[in-house]
Amino acid sequence: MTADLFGAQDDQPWAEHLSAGTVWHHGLAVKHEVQLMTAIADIERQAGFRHMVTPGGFRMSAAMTNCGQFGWVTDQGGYRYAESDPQTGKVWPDIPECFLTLASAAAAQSGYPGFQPDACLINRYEVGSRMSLHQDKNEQDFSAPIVSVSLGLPVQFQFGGLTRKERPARLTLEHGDVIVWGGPDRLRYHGVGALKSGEHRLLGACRINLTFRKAG
Ligand code: MD3
Ligand code: FE
Repeated sequence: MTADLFGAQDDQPWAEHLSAGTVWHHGLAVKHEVQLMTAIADIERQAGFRHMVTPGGFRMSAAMTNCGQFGWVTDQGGYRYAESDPQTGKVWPDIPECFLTLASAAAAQSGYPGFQPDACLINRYEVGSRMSLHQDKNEQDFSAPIVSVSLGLPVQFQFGGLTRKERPARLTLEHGDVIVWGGPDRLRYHGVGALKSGEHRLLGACRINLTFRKAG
């Protein structure tokens, strides 16, 4: 079958520009999947996943934890970055070396050399979990890009504009995809559709997203 010959191409990472400041690296993280999952398990032992509550009183459907100097948190008091885990009072775990290497390499390959994230938010989606359209604007410095790494089940991602009313483009993020957003795209609205049921060979019925930022 020729499909298999052509299918083999799909196993190699490839990159495409989504717009001026955004590069989608398909499958870039696949070769690091075991190392990344091992590091996530290690972080989880120190700072467990939890469902945070929005300032409006809603429980977020994605479970979250953080590593790095700053961790993104939300509660009735608002959205912010905190240097310690409100659940334990301890500082967040360090960003693992394999995370930093991947994030800075992806940023450099996308035209953002010297990216040194100080925050990594880890989102875990179960079937039905979603994230509604929003901007990431709790960071001090919008000149740094954001790097996102997707692991596990695929999901429909909404890539919006700079205003909420602009209709988002929809794309499917798959296991190992890395997207780098910066410059003119840094403040785009974005969201994640509800996770559909499925079984990923490594993660089971779940999706994990790592988001690297320069928060401080
Ligand atoms: C586009 N997480 O945690 S990161 C988040 O899959 C978040 O968990 C999503 O949005 C997830 O805030 C996707 C993708 C992302 C992050 C920042 C962006 C997309 C972006 C900034 C500008 C434009
Ligand atoms: Fe976001």
